Amino acid sequence: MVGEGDSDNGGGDDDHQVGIATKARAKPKKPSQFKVLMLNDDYTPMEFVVLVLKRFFHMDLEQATRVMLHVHQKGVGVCGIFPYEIAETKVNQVMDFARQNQHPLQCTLEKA
Ligand code: TYC
Repeated sequence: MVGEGDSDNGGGDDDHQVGIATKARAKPKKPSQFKVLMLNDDYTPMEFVVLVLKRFFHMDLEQATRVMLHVHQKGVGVCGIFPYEIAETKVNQVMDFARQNQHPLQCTLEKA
């Protein structure tokens, strides 16, 4: 039985609106951002960290060297800030690459 309220999304013959709510949020939220952090350790070669920063964070040699030395001296540094899924992918890529090369380099996420 098809009555007027059964049409898929109303708005046909009268002002009744029946169907899936499509109203936008009053305040759409920006996707939250996450910092990708690199941690210092005593064993990973400096050159390897520089390579990681160039390969996965698209830094040039100068930037990569600056960030690596910051991490070496301070213990932690920011490689970049991304939406969650991209940040998580970067962390996994860095950790996999470090593991493949038998370095203990650690990388993690933190809400920006
Ligand atoms: N501390 C390491 C060394 O002296 C270099 C290093 C820098 C390691 C940054 C990790 O995230 C890191 N070989």
